[in-house]
Amino acid sequence: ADLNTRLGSFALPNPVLTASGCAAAGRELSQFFDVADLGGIVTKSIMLRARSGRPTPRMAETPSGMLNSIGLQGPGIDSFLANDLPWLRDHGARAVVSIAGGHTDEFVALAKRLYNHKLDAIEVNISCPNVESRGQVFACDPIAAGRVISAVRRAAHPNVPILAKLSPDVTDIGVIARAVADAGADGISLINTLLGLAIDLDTMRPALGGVTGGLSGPAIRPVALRCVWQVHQAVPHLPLLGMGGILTGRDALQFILAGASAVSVGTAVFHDPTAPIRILAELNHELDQRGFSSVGEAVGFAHHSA
Ligand code: RRO
Repeated sequence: ADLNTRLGSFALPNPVLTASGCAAAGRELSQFFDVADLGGIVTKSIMLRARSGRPTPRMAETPSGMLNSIGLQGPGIDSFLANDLPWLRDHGARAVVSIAGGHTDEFVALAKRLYNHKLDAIEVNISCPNVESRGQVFACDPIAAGRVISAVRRAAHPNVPILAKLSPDVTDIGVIARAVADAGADGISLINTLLGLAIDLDTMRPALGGVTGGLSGPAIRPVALRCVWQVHQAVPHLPLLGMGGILTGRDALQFILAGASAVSVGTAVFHDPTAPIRILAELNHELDQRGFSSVGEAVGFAHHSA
């Protein structure tokens, strides 16, 4: 099938990207495959300053998924612009830069820092479950979410599409989607991790230093799929980047049929770093088998009356 797809003005040669947080800025994955072969690399959310993150341990495996409480560990925007973004460009990868802040002003400052750099899209992470100030509050309140997105839209380069990253931990994700659409988002990424908890039975205390964490992996896939469905219904004109426990091409196709124009692979790479490449090949096969000649034909197909 023709695998070309779009997220607003961002044209991708295929619809499989890495998800934010699973491989800093892509270097780790380049020993397993050519980062230019994917639709894009979504970088770990970057903040204005370097951060050491939350207390360890910060990852816990559960039988149904992975919990993390990383807490936005990262080098900060200066180091990112000096080292990571040039590396992605040099390797021919399409770069989706995820940004995070505790206040609208921080998001705006980050968008301004990115203004003169070549990148393919900005993902505005308003849904991190693991920061003291609860960055997630932005994604739970349509007014706060709209304020951040409209401020970033005004500050960012007009040719760079901005994607709002939404949280599943909300009462009505359609309401949040409409708020960020009205605020000028060019697309929506969903979902971020679902807030969870694990107890270590040896210590009989929370398994994570940060107590709660974000759940990812197959456990959240039906939740993610439901969110993609609802957001496509709420804002059918906006392109969606879907993610949540995608392990196979068949999983990816479900997200596309529910309304995603592209998908991201996150937790799967911890078990198999080549997963995104395999999933891309499998997805192509699944599309062909069903007679789809392009990705575009399949996007949102599940909403059509039979
Ligand atoms: O760094 C993190 O702890 C983190 C972030 Br920013 C996010 O958006 N989602 C997540 O599960 N962890």
